[in-house]
Amino acid sequence: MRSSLVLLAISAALSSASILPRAAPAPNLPASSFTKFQELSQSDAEAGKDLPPGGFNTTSSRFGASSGAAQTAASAACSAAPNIRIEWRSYSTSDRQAFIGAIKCLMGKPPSGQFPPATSRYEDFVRLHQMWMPNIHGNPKFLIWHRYYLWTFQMVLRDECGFNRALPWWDETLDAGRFAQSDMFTSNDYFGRLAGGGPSCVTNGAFAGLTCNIGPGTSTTTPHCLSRNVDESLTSQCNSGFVNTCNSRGDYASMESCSEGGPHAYGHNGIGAVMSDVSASPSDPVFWMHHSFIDHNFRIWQNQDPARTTTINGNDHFGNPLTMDTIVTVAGIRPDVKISDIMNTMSGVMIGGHPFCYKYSY
Ligand SMILES: [Cu+2]
Repeated sequence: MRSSLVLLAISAALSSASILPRAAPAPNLPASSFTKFQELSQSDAEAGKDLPPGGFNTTSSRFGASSGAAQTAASAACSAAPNIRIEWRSYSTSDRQAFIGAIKCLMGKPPSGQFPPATSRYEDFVRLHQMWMPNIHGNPKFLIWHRYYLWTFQMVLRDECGFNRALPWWDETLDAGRFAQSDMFTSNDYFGRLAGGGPSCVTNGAFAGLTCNIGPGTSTTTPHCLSRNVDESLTSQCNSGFVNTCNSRGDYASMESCSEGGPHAYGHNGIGAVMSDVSASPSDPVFWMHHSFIDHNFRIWQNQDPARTTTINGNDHFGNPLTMDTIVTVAGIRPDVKISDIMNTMSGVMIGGHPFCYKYSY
């Protein structure tokens, strides 16, 4: 009798340990443990210092004639009822809580086993990003891959955690230089506080006490707390002037270079600590909010000219030209797609049973 009571107590302790927050906090790693994203200043961007001599390869690839009709029909169907990503300020309390709750749901689900040593379904995504880091950063595949990665995350929230609502997006230009004052961070219901003066573990909000088992860098054996280390002089670079500088560039690869090294890098480095860890930054759930901003800016650039949804240029990590037939993969979490399927967020192409079909509230 007594021993079975002890067993009950042990199993209760074990099951509660798998629910956030964890009983024993993981260590707070020093700033030196985390890498930084390579930054491109706005003045250097304006001077074109990031551009290769002679510019990027401009041999843009268009749709083949055969895919045109099907593409048009799917896109027309999508236009009738697109999924609209809503800016955080207009995102209802109910939507906010559902979104945060769905992320916590993924963190509480077992890993698929396809991304060892991820310890949860959420960490499958972190490990995928970590494994493929060199291929998907520092080259023009960055924007298109992260577009698909974010959409895949949304689909998994939907199919595995019942999140059937629109995603939020974060207009960082409205919070540039004062990220920490956003209610995303000040409210105890959402992402938890954004503190500075050195990395500190997030101890409030929905992710208080979260342990990150993937990262920093390429490590998979260094459990550490979810930490942040804000530098508002860096977040100030997520301003509309810088976004416009990038979006004034006329070809995809040039715009991409500016966006990646500009507002994208400064947002990561400005939030700091886990978010500045190039390989494993998706460990911080605010990663998805930041990347919604980057994808938004990409979409706004595309809206300036319809040809920007049917052409691409630049080379991938291996030096091969990107074409509309280049494969974009999330390692089986969702089917592989071609760039032509997702270059237009309103393509309506069916992927894994759902149309690729969304736009931004503005
Ligand atoms: Cu990334």
